[in-house]
Amino acid sequence: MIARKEKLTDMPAWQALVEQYGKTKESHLRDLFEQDPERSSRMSLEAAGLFLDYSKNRVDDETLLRLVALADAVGLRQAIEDMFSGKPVNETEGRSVLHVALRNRSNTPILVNGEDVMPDVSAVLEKMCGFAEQVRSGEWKGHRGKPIRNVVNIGIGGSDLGPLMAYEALKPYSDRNLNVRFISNVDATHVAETVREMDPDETLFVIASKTFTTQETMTNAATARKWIVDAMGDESAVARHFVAVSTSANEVRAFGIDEANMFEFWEWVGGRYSMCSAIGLTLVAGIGPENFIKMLEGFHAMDRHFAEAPFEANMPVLMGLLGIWYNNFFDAQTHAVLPYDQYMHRFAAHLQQLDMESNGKYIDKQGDRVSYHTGPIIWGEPGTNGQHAFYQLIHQGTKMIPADFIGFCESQNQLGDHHDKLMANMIAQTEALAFGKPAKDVEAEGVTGTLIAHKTFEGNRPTNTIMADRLNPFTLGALTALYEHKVFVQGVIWNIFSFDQWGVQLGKVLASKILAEITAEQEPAMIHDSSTNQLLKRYRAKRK
Ligand code: G6Q
Repeated sequence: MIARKEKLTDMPAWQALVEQYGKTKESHLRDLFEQDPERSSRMSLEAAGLFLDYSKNRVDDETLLRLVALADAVGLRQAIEDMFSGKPVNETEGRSVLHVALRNRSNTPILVNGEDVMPDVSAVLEKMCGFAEQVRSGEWKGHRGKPIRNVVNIGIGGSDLGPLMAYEALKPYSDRNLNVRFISNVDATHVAETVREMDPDETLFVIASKTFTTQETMTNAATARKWIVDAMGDESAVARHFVAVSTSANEVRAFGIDEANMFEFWEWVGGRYSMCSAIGLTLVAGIGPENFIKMLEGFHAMDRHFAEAPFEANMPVLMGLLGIWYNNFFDAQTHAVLPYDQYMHRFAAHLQQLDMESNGKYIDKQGDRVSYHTGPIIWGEPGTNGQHAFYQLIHQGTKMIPADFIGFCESQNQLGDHHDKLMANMIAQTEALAFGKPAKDVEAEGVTGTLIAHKTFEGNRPTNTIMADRLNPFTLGALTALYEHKVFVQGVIWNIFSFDQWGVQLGKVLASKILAEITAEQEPAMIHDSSTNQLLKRYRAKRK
């Protein structure tokens, strides 16, 4: 890494934005649109099957120029090249960051420590597809000869959220005869309720864990293992009812899973960026190899766009820069992601991890505390449900909430006029947020007195709208990659390491310490603060 010489906020490109903010912060979208009839077509862009309209953002041409100049000034082009070419950009863990290799459909060599990783990537993908076919066709039999009807992924965080999100999003493409489920929480309820109606003879568990040591996953895996062995009365049943996805062959062997049934991935794949690796095994089983590969193609198309398009016409770059504009200049604390598609109901949850685990950092690459805000709080729910819940605050609250609206032109379920109503709501919301409703329009409706103020909408709430023709594997891949790269862009600008997660590691250590104290025979020495000691004591006294 070339150490950044200047502090971000001292850079001339940053200062130019400070000045621009001062000049334009009061501009209203109403005026910006009125002054420029071409605004929406100029501020729109198509890439990898996605259409982005970013015209309802509080920017003018000069702001966009200055934002792009910031991307140039921080060396974004070089940073992209470094990541794509396998440089160890995850410096605190000494690792390359190569999720783009997992979906490198052009198969060009990608080197890590001088070695091309593509042959291994292709071999694992082939093995995954072959295995998925065996399960889907009924060729893979359980210990007592029954074909598999339930595929249950056991994993957490990056080993759960991506495949879960994608499986839900692509349900119309899945084999409905296969019951695909995901267990993540260490709460016994999750495993108990998931297997409740299942026949062990027809159930296959995919234990997905990069390290194969994560407490939640290993606890759930042990419970599932016991469930299978108790039902079959035979330890050797594990071989037909468990497969593993991991980077750690030793740990997998220790669990009793045959290495032949292990699907490998590599240190250079970060958990939250791993859904295109073997971590996607459950997903391939659910949607089939052909659809999984189409999804990889969608990822790849967005990867190429990101690597090649000039910044002023680069979707992840523009979305990243707009996020910086609101986060660092307008002091927006959060960013909402609002898909108008029920199948996308876990999309915000996946992005929450992707973004907040990547850019929720206050130490910069030089080890100093940053003096500016980094990653936003990401949240969201599918439309239209959110409209009847939290949109009130987006329209009339005191906080600015930039939002991404995501919609599809074709429905997966052509029923009556549902889809037109769904899309009408989405489009109407972005219009209302941008343009509001001035007091004079309220008065014209005959409203009087203080009610006028209550019924007035300031507008000027910024949104992006992303539209695609249809939610399919390709578009989902492109969409997910769009957000991955947006997060990357922002991390580069904030000068933080986006690919480590020391906060997650901390949680892993803390819980095991307290667990030992909870389960100790003798009352442990109460060495914590008074609150923690009190909670520990109370739980010890009352636990069954
Ligand atoms: C993701 C994080 C984290 C991780 C889980 C599960 O980027 O590192 O969410 O995916 O902690 O880890 P294992 O896959 O090792 O079980």
